[in-house]
Amino acid sequence: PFLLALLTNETFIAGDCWTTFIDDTPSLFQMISSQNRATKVLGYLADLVVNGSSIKGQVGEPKLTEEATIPDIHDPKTGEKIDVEITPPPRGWRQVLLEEGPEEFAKKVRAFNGTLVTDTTWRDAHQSLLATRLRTIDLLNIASTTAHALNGAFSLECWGGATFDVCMRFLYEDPWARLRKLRKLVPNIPFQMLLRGANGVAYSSLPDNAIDQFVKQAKDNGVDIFRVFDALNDLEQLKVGIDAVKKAGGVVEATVCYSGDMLHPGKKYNLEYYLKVVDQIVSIGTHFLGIKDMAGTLKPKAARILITAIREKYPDLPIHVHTHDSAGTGVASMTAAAESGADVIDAASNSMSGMTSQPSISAILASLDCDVQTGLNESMVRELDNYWAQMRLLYSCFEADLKGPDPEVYQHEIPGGQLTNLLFQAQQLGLGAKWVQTKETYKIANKLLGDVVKVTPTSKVVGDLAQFMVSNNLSEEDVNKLASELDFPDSVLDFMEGLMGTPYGGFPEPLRTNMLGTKRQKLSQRPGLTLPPVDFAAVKQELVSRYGNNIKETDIASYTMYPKVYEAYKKIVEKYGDLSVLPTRYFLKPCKIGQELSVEIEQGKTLIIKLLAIGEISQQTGTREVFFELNGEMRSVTVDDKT
Ligand code: 3PY
Ligand code: ZN
Repeated sequence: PFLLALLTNETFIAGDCWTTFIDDTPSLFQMISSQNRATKVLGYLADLVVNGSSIKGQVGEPKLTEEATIPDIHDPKTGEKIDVEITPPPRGWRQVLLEEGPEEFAKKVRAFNGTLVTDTTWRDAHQSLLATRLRTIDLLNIASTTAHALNGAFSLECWGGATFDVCMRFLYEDPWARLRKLRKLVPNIPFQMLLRGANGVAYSSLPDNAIDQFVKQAKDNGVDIFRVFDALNDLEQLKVGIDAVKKAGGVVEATVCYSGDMLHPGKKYNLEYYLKVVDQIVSIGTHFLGIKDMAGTLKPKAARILITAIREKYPDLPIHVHTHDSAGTGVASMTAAAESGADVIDAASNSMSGMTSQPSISAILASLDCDVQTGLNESMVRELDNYWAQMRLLYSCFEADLKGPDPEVYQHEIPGGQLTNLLFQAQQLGLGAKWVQTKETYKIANKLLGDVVKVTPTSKVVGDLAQFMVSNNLSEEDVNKLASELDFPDSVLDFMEGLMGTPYGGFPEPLRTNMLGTKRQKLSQRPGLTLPPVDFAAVKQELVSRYGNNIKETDIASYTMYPKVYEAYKKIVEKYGDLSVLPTRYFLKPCKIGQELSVEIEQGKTLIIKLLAIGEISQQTGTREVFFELNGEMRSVTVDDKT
């Protein structure tokens, strides 16, 4: 149809006006572009039919077989159903932030008579339970309902951490597009992201100007509140992130990472240590103080002691507490935090909560039982969860299959997301006994590295060393004795070099010297002081030369953060187009012959696709032809059979 339209177009026939032809006849070019897009989507579906899913970490197929339904939510006052498509969401905390700025916003939150809630379902909950595999389409489908149901929330944590990397690497999506699309649908609740200080959203430090550029883009594309941490509580590293957020005009939530169990006598990280870090954070200046209990080892009693102590010293400082429910004590700890004067606590939608995720939002509300106001409506929170119960089935193929809490977390101190990840890997090897050994060795690896604060990226360092020790059958003594000869994982050498900052108490010696040998230097100052700044003009030129003129600041940020991941992502997009539009059950599961699917590739442009037949494998080329009906017309796609 495109060729026909082109060949009968008068301007085209006359051969006039070539330079303005594209501008003047956009419909022709839109037609070719949507036909291209349709062909690309068919290419993905055909590959899935012939070769099965290539999504890393997927085991089996989604348990949810039909389309998820969007639950109705009801006005708590009138009991009437809210039509979220046409009713604008009520004013929320974001309006306070936009109208009055970060300082006033922080003051108003501090003055709120109660404890507000951050819902982490869109970021940490699925990072911790479902290998960060939640796709944009499933967030967009529930976004308008969420804007109503959680209107009183402090924030939705929806970006950063591992979501940035995984979006491109495993889901073939643009994380920036996710952010912008969600922002449009949720104008009333602040969006929060997790920023790994001078590491941005990567695994070791980047040049300072890369952090500035990234944070500015994050702010401009929709992030309001930045929870900034440094894995080693290294203030110099943390300050890089804090300064970037300040420059971008965002809300700073500078964070102290809680490691170990401060109630346990003899632990390296005790109350005195945490109060010292808080003093340093306050002296740098922040709108909020974050307390980040990434492993879920902050017991209720410790939460009470820590928050009371900070509150006494800094009565005006708003405190936001984050935890994981790995040990099963998350609800009790968040209740204790709220009752001790925390201004904000973290929770996840019920079906996405518990174990390595955040504690259940409804369980916390029940536990507080109106003694502490949260600004949330309990029945709307439950109505919203009807969606997440379905999502848990849709993403069942990424479950690590955790069966219960792991109170041993007080000993091994593995952060929530990593705990699920390591368990999944052990299960894939079919080695139950290896799992016990991995946890034991993780403790030994941590001891070897000097008992570090463990959260991305240092948790990965400890995990990588532990796995290295298990697979090479090395004891603690072996590592110490053979340090100068062993071929340690890169992450371990990066840490020892100082590329992740400096640990409290310094690096372990002589292990550091022996491990680094002559291969690596020892940094004596933070990496950003020696890393050459990114030449953004050169990066842009490079990307334009490879991918064409449509390179945006956000592409530059993605490439700077993850060059290889970005390149691989662009290759997939070139081949299959924008796969984020494909409903998840079609993205993960091959369609059946005769099955009809509908895919909205852009607003108002829907493809009706039916799989007709799969051809025989060609002995010469090793390919198969897959036949579809696309909006009533026959189409075929040739695919390499890799099975
Ligand atoms: C991340 O950095 O991704 C984390 O979730 C740390 O807790
Ligand atoms: Zn977390």
